[in-house]
Amino acid sequence: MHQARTTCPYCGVGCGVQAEIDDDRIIGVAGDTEHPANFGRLCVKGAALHETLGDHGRLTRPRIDGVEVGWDTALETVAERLHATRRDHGNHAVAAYLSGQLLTEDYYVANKLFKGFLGTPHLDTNSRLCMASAVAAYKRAFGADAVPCNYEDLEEAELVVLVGSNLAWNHPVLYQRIKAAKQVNPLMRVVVIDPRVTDSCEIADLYLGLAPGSDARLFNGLLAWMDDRDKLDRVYLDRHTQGMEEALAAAREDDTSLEAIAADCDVDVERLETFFHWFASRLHVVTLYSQGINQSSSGTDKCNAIINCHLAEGKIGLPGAGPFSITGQPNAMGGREVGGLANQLAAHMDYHTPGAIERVSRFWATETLEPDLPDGPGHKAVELFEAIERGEVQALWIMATNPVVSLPDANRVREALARCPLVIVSECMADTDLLPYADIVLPASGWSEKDGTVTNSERRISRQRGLLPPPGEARHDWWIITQVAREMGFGEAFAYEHPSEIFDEHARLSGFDNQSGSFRLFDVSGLAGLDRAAYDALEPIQWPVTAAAPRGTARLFVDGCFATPNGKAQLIAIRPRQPRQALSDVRPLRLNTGRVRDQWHTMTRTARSPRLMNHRGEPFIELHPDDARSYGMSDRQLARLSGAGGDYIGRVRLSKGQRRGEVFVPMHWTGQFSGAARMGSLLAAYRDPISGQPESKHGAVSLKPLENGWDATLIVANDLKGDAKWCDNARYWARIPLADSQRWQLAGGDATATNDRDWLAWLEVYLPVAPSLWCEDPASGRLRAAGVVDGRLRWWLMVGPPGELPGLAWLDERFREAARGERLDEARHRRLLAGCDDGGADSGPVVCSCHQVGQRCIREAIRGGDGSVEALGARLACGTRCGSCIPELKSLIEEERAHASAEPKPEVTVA
Ligand SMILES: Nc1nc2c(c(=O)[nH]1)N[C@H]1C(S)=C(S)[C@@H](COP(=O)(O)OP(=O)(O)OC[C@H]3O[C@@H](n4cnc5c(=O)[nH]c(N)nc54)[C@H](O)[C@@H]3O)O[C@H]1N2
Ligand SMILES: Nc1nc2c(c(=O)[nH]1)N[C@H]1C(S)=C(S)[C@@H](COP(=O)(O)OP(=O)(O)OC[C@H]3O[C@@H](n4cnc5c(=O)[nH]c(N)nc54)[C@H](O)[C@@H]3O)O[C@H]1N2
Ligand code: SF4
Ligand SMILES: [Mo]
Repeated sequence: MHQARTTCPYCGVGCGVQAEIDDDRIIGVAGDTEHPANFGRLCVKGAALHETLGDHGRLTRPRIDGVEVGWDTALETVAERLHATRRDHGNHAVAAYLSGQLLTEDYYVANKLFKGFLGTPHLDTNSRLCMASAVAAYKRAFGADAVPCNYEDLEEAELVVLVGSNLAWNHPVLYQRIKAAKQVNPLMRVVVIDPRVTDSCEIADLYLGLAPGSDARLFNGLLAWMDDRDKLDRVYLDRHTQGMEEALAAAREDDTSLEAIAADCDVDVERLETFFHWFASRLHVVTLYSQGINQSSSGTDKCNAIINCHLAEGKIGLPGAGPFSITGQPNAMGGREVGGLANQLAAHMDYHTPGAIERVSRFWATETLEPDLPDGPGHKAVELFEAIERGEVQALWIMATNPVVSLPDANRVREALARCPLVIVSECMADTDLLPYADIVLPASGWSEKDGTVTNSERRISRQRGLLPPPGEARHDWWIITQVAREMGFGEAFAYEHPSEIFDEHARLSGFDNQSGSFRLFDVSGLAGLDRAAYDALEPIQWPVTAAAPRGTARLFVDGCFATPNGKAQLIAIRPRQPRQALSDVRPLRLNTGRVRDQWHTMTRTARSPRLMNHRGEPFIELHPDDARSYGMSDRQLARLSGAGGDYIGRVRLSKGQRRGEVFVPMHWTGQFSGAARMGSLLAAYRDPISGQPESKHGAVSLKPLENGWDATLIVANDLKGDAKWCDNARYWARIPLADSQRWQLAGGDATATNDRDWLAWLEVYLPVAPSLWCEDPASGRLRAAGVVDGRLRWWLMVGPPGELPGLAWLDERFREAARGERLDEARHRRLLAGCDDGGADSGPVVCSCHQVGQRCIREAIRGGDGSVEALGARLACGTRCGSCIPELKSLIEEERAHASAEPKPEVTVA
């Protein structure tokens, strides 16, 4: 057994992970106490990493047109077909779509191959859906895509503003750091600005539940308000910025009275004034923003509206101050560094950067190629798929992302891919919604196998280390790309034997012709020349890393000198715009989309950990109780959303944290887990005119109940080979993988369950084990049945009226026992049909994923007198490990309290 240090592959916090390895397996993970991102903390996803590994479900062999082949054939075929496409349709008919989940080394060689050697500018990335607006805004304001702040700033700030960020769920370790800092410094204030009351409100001193899309109006209003009260830092503005007057003039085009701003943003005037006052009267303010700002058809402007306010008071380049775009993916930043966006060339150089094309061409020695580098930017993600649709792009290589789920207008993306003559997909997992559209499938190594570097949200480069061999014939992405390059005749330029050599070249390019006075802030030339051992031992370090700053750079713009030609930061004149997806009588509800605490994106990894599936097992639609009432809907009922390009079916969750007239759906569900829950199909593909980032947060949808006569829960032991086609004739299905069983939620029927179909016959068709227990009540339409063989539970079925869902943790345990070969005793056997365990102790939906503590247990404990998070932790252990569930525990305590005193729950969290 030994330990090794690496980096978490999920969010942009970039936590250091200490992995415990035994016998070629990672048997446990812990936070790396030395890593400056997390100092030993991990969130629930990070802490469950080892549970998501293992060879099952992995892609292990290359595949061409559905037939497994060896690597030689695969590489030759990729090279040949790419070559043929270029020959017949030109270089620009070839494209790549990459991902912020690739390592910097993978990204670098892909960018070099496509832009440098295949001569196509069409290489974009899923970071387009994520960071593109933040990037564009930083460049407009600072002249470079550079995050000024670091994580310590979040702790040193007097005021942290979370806008369009649900930090508690999506960057939990940073959230914990702020929470801890707040305990040390009771004067610290936190403001949450989000149309939804999220778990991040737990630490909020002030919450602004603004109207979706109104952020630019809010920050423009703040700018004018500060000017009206003479709060601007005129000295800083004069010395270090330009554009203030234009920005102010634009802000004043709207009515700048507090009342008018409050009305436009639909927030309370007093709260708005409090926020303005807090912001203006403190110097050490960090505004941390994420997808609620970026994923907008005017996202770049919104980011700049925020940056304007920071520049206007000189709140930047100081400890605890700055506009902080928090990155989502583990290596969104690394992708930006190598130039992995279609409008970038390489190493923070754009096509229009003076001398850049010539410089990169010289560095890559592509001058002799015909043609040389492309001379202008390529298609951004959404446009790329439109170009495929038009037949202009004929070959696409997709790596580490799933556009048929995550792009807007996702059904159209599917059609475009179906029409594309050559689709190559590099992927780790055997089953995804994308793979059916691939002509060539290349099995990639995944986390714990991959070896390279990633850069987190605070510009910190860390090593993700290769700890285990990849399964079967899976290979590293950098290796696959360089082998294809070699096959295509570019061997000399892709002769790397190890990722350290790629990193070295990347570091050298960043410093190439980058003398002082030039405007490329991204410079890691101080890390060039590392040999393998030094690369392997590389400690986390923040760029720039240069001869002048060999130990990295914690904070940027401390001297007020920016990366623009005259060194001054640019304020931008912002004119707020409404979302492009307009509400109408046909689609009257505003659609918000986003993340849940325990899942990562399309769930290819997190759904492999049963305890992560327990928090939210089914696709859902969050809805205000008043809206539910007017639609005649109740909690847990199934409903259908219809949007611009498709439908989504999910289970209604009532939430007072939701604004009226708005619904929230999770972005995670795919065709692997549910019949109609790819939320990307609901959205129209409007995007920001500057950044090209789609408007993924502001859809327009209609809502209808799913007319179904029954709801069913079927749980099947993993080793029982049933025919999962049972979901084909259900109106709704969702699959929930558990440790030793799969749970299926099914719904359908025009009549009650027992009248709708002959369940016995149905079971016979699909399951090889006949029912041994059966209980039917035609009067109420309820049915329960189970198949037990030799005392081992094989399957369990419950059908009943819509919305009637049992808590099932106790049943999972029975399947676990069966998997261990244990037999049911007589009493338990009988209780299977009662639908509950001894004493009826079903603990309800899981709240604390770390310790698997259910809602019902928690409620009972609260009613029994454990009225605080600490008391609950002492009794049930919930909330005592990663702490992610503490906000939920608090709201349960509040709910129970409100219930006890028969008072309605307060609508928002405000201290
Ligand atoms: N658990 C988990 N964590 C993750 C991920 C994951 O999949 N799961 N993914 C990672 C990635 S790639 C990313 S990009 C980050 C994203 O991290 P976040 O940006 O925090 O995530 P989201 O849930 O997409 O959206 C954030 C919030 O924006 C709000 N919002 C919607 N519209 C508006 C608006 O008009 N104005 C304002 N102010 N707010 C609005 C939503 O209600 C939501 O609460 O998370 C990262 N971390
Ligand atoms: N409506 C709406 N849409 C959104 C968002 C939203 O909030 N709302 N969020 C957007 C954002 S911010 C993001 S980042 C995207 C994310 O969306 P996607 O990028 O589409 O989602 P992932 O599930 O992360 O896809 C990664 C794929 O790569 C595979 N993979 C993992 N590691 C590797 C590897 O090392 N190599 C290879 N070759 N494959 C690998 C995984 O199994 C998975 O299939 O979604 C965007 N779409
Ligand atoms: S906060 Fe992000 S990087 Fe840290 S453990 Fe959680 S998912 Fe991983
Ligand atoms: Mo993202």
